[in-house]
Amino acid sequence: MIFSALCLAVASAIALACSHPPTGRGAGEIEGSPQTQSSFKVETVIPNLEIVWSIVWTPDGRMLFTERPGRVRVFENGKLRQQALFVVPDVEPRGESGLMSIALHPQFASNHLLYLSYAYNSNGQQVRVVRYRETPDGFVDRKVIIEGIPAAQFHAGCRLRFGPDGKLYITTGDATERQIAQQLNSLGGKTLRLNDDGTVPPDNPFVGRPDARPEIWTYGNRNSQGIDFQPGTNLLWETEHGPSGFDGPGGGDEVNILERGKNYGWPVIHHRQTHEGMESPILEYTPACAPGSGMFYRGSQFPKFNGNFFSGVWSGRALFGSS
Ligand SMILES: [Ca+2]
Repeated sequence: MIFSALCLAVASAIALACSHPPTGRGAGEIEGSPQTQSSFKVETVIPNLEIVWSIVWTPDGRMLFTERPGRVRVFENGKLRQQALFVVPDVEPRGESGLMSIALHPQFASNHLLYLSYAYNSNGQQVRVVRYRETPDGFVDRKVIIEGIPAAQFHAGCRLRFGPDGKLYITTGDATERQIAQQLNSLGGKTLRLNDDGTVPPDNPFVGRPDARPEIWTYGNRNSQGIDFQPGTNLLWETEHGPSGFDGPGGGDEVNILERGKNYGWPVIHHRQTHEGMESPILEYTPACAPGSGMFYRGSQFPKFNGNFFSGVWSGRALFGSS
């Protein structure tokens, strides 16, 4: 496998333009990758944003993105619309939570449904996923898809992605209570799989088990903020944060292929450890790079990156790619 540290392409520059650009990564600078003989020019597309968590593109060419305090913003025709498209009223904006992911329904062009995941307060911090319908008058028809997902200031997940099977996949964090990742009666430290209306698909792996939540697709996941389906294979690739020192030796960030019903080990195993009945990561990074996203390149601007898996990482604020 080739692994290369790339600098900020245009898309990541948006995510990273939230406050002060790190030294040496300013607009107009060129960053090179010795492994791929590639170089990239950094462009700030939108300045002065506040912790951008998630970006999607609509079929009519708009870019929608979330800001942690609860705003859904729109970038269209080369301009940021000053008014937020929508503001989540009851978001808990602290730490690694706030308004996190946005996902469009696979038939968004005709039904205008979109999904948001965000932290809220109800006897402590939790995460819920809600669905709205976008209309010219704003977001309407609010429907809670799932709520009561354990959360905390750290390790709150949460990435949303529709699969090629039309199901909604949701990553959750262990809410800094590491043992819950192995507990099948908890939604924390898991990947969940739901129908587009929030009901449980009957072919989920733990349906019918009285000791398990039927929404669970995989477990033993510490905190994932990146999932995407690989074009061609439909495999579900995932990035996951490794231990932070207080809950295990530092480093150990992971890339996994998530498969139905499997146990990805946390907190029993981490880094490159192995254990019968548990999956070890495909790729592991020590020291930590802190992968905050994960996606396959499907664009036309960089043909050599087609099929490569990219992750924006918090540590060093870079963009990693692997093929
Ligand atoms: Ca693991």
